[in-house]
Amino acid sequence: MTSTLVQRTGGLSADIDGDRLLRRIARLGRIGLDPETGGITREGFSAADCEARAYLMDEARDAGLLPTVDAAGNIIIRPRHTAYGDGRQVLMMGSHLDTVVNAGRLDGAYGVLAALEVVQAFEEGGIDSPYEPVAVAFANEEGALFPQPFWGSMAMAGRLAGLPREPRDHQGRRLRDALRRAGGDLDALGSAGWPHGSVAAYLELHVEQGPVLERSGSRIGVVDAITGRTVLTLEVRGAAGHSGTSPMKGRRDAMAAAARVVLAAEHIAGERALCRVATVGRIDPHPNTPNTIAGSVRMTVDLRDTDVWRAATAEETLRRMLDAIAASTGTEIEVVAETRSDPVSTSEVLRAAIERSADELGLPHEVLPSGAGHDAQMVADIAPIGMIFVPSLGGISHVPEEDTAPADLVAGARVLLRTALRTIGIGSEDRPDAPHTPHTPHTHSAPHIERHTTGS
Ligand code: HGY
Ligand code: MN
Ligand code: MN
Repeated sequence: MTSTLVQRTGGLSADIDGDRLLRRIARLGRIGLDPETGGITREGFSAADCEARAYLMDEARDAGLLPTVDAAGNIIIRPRHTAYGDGRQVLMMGSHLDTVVNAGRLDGAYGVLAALEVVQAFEEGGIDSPYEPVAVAFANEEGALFPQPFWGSMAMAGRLAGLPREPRDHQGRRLRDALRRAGGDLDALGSAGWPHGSVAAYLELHVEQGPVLERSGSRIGVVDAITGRTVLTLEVRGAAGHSGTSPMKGRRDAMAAAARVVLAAEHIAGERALCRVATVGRIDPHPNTPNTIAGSVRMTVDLRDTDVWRAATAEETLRRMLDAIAASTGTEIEVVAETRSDPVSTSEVLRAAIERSADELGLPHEVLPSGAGHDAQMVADIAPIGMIFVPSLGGISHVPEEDTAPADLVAGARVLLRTALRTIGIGSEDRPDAPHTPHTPHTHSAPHIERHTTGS
């Protein structure tokens, strides 16, 4: 089933090949697959993630495109004939290949493969674009193994201050080594940054991961805001001991304290409604044996809201509750790491382009915020962003059952292509104001282009 979208552009045409897109999604969905659960596990920079990265780069090469890897491990796919850049601003599209543990096959992967499909369609259609079309697979968006979510997009946005100098995973293994294996270079991380103005627009296509579109019957979601997110990593320290011989009085039980932290997080978002959601998703007790009182617990608290002040108030309230829990359980509770991403709004120009594209394709659409975080909110530092959602069946994600109707997957890619063409002023009678300054040969700092031709 090759979609019949043909975008007439001066006799040239750009098509989305729906079959090819669905085939790639199915193939990628076998990498990191657990046949028992049907879930996919490709934590950032894990062996499965590297296998998925290799698959994407092979597909890009087979499509006649040129994939390179930047120092942060981001995969940058650009047309071969402009691989060395020619001064144009870039029209960037992408998402991430890495997943959470026991995930679905679409979160991130769909957006990367749709971006590849659009760049390939530009090439096959001979589209002469004033902006260079580029597809990106951002590294370690989820932060499932190395707990630095948005790693690659933060590096691209130049947010190095927000990243640890020597990142490690929960077992203390160095990111430096895994990053090198993936083609990156921690010591050259700064070279992954893109100067402000080099990216004319960034578009991300993603499954909604929630119930809104399915419930309303909309086929396309036009994202207006992406939630802010704070992830605190806590170290709860008490005293280990024999579970049989240690009297209840006087224990300094880190697990009992951690249990109170879980309920406190639920309390501030639930009864108190101080922020939209709060979740303890990870809890690592030590020594984690049935007949030993836990001496320490490492755990994460994930707080979210689209209002930065509500999120700050919720965090402050939680921190006060942590002090009270530590006092009442005789433990110490330390915040050992924190990552923050502010809520961001998408570009009105790109929202309008997405809506027009959906209208032209006869796809009912609605505007909605994103409760999930996305690389787009980091790229927003350096470029106007647009996000397109397609419905998630049952409104679920981060589970093996995550799914979207194939027709919606293809429709979303068609909207991405049409929005990309509209953004560069091709194939549409009414070109929106260019999201950035109109195309003038951009005096690209040559090093910027060379920077992205390193690596495989
Ligand atoms: O957690 C999130 O919002 C996204 O899946 N990284
Ligand atoms: Mn996710
Ligand atoms: Mn995602």
